[in-house]
Amino acid sequence: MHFNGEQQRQSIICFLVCSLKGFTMGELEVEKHAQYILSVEKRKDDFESVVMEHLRMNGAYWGLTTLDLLGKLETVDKDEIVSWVMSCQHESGGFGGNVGHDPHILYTLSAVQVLALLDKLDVLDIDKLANYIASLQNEDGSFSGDMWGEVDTRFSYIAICCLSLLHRIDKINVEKAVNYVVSCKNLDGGFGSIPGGESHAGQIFCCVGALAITGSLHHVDKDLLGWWLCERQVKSGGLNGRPEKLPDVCYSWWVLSSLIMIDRVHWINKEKVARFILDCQDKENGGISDRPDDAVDVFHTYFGVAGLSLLEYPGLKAIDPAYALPVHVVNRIFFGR
Ligand code: GRG
Repeated sequence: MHFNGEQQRQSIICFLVCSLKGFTMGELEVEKHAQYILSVEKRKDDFESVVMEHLRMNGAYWGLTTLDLLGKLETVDKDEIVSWVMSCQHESGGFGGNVGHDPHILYTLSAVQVLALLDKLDVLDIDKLANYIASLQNEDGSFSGDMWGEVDTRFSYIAICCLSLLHRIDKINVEKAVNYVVSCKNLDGGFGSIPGGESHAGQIFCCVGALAITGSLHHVDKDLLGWWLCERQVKSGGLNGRPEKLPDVCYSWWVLSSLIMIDRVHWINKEKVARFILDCQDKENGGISDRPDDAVDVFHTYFGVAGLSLLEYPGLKAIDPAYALPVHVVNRIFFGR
């Protein structure tokens, strides 16, 4: 292989950065993870594909975001994906997890994120979609996930994130939405799924994300929450979602993104988190698992790569901690570049 001057300069810089950060080049199995994601996409009949059938829209978001962070998004057939995504939309404006499945706000955000990744938001009837989301806001400012009415701060985040990406945040009562999220804050500084619900790193991401997007982070006690989030790091370097629980690669995302949004990520041992994620790779066949030596899946592969991206792992594209999309996609949406 021949390198030109610029490529040589880049690889020397990359080598130096990796050495300084304590990682060796190639520790993240970029090619194998990309191949793993593509292989899961093609399979239709194995166990993982069958159990994922109803949430294929989420799977598409996890897989495609991972490919983009790895610099491999060009390998997919964009038109085929857009046409499948649009075939999951209902008359109400909401999206289902797969063709013929009921609409839910969870899949609607994934659909918008997938279209944003592919730079295809223009295929949407934006007002129809935004009206569907706005219709799910309740009198107290909370959001239901669908017509059946379950309420959860996950849905508050999703509504706010989605409408913000579509430039339609004015469709909802933002003040009430923020007040509801704040009403889910606990004495330990964390947030739960409903008022009085136990603090959990996943819900904290949702509440902090919703507050970050709406410019309301002044409601967070950053030192108290930062301390609680750092307490999530266990001996192995991995992070758990709440006290006394096992570490899981997915919390690398929920915890680190929250710490970044409240400007406290320097309080955690970043090298040890990165080490834990790298130890969860299947170095032979690609993919990342929840804990070392467990079976890999697309969900944990996404959260592992996204976590490493938040840690500025060399060679990965940067991801936005609030929108959970690559920074270049967020910049395109908000700044047209
Ligand atoms: C765009 C990244 C992104 C998210 C969209 C769906 C959503 C918004 C957020 C989900 C937040 C959440 C609640 C994450 C936690 C997921 C999880 C691993 C739950 C497991 O809970 P338990 O109780 O596990 O089974 P623990 O680890 O507490 O034992």
